[in-house]
Amino acid sequence: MSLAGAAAGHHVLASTLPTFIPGPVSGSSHADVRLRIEACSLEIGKGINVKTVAYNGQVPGPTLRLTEGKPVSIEVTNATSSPDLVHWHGLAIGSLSDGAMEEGSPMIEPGKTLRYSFTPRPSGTRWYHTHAVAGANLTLGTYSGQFGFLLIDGAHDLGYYDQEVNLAVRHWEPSFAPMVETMRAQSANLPLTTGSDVVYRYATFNQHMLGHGEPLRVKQGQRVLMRLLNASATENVVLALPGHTFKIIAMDGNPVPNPRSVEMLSLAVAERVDAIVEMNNPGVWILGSTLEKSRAMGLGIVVEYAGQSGKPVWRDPSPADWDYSQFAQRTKAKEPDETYVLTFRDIGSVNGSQFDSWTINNKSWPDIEPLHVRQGKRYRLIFRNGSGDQHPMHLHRHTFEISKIGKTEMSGLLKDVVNVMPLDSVAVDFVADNPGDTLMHCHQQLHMDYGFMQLIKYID
Ligand SMILES: [Cu+2]
Repeated sequence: MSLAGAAAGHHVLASTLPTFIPGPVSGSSHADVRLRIEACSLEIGKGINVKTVAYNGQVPGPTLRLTEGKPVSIEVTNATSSPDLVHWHGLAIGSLSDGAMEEGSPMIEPGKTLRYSFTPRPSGTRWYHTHAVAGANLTLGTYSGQFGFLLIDGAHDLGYYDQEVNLAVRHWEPSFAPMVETMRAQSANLPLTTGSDVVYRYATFNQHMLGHGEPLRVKQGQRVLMRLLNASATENVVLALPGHTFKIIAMDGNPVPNPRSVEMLSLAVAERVDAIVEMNNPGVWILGSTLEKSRAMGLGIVVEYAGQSGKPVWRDPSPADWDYSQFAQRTKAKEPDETYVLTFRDIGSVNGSQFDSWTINNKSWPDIEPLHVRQGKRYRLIFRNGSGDQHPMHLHRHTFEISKIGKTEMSGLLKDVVNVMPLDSVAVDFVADNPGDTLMHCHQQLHMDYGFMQLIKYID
């Protein structure tokens, strides 16, 4: 796809075009940040190495700490043999810099360097990751190690804390498994489907499996700000830290109207939570998945108080349903100007594909008409999940407000990903305030690659 072709018909200023850097990148070039997409081998546990592709050969990639409203220039070199690109998840920037080829953002061919220039906003915990299609190649896309924290500093105050820690969930060594088994394990009364699913051998927080790498060292009385990110390609997780609570102050980087303390938190693919944890229960604990099987795969980290020792302790939290509405206002959201009802279905294998395909109102990407919006208007998207899977729905380049889950109405909870539970319905509202093509999709790599995407286009 040529840049000119991508730009045609878009309301995007030429200055927002990412530019390719000719020839080898010299040290005198004025990029603020340089990222290199490169193959690497990571020791995620003692003697356990995974081969992957990551930014600057590290997982997570370098934490990018930017200032809201201050333009930045980021040079990305693709040192792999597959075209790739970087998506700046949660930022309201131009379509061509956003890093989704469906919006017209250019791919970075092997050996090439692209400069992304944009003005980051809004403030909060964002992240960056590849937006390449993986399909049946489980080394590509978000199955690889291409992700990092993108922290946008701005006016909003997270309050006082003594220590900050960024923890990203990742699953490794994916392989195929029949979907029927995983679906059966989840629910006995859902229709059986035909395709494969993806399962993993290992899981980590950042680079390390539970019990490997350094523990998180804390002192009694400390307030620790934890930024938790689910950077998994396909797995939603539930996390807990026995003996402690998470006071959730922001979701997807946006302060929540009703901060509350919870014993466990759900983190669907691509979601972020900022939480304050008061260290008031000395010991050596496991912060990790509530599933024993996942902790055994490595999904956890040891939290060690100063002066304490011994075997890390896990205790199951009391069962509770995850409920976004507890962090929202219980008043109704503002009425939208227009509503789109979008029903999601699993249509099974298409053309002998190994994986099931997905539809939005009976159409799959790319054979799906865009939704149309007009600048300045407020839209409601009603996501109706007609399938037995969870779908973390992501809207690019905009922030939405959750207005309804099932029958519960709410307002004030601003996110860019919302997990839609099986057979549930969720309404999200957004203002069309950032002209340019906008992708909406399920963030589960296996779903987005098999049809679960739609474009939103601005019309005059
Ligand atoms: Cu999905």
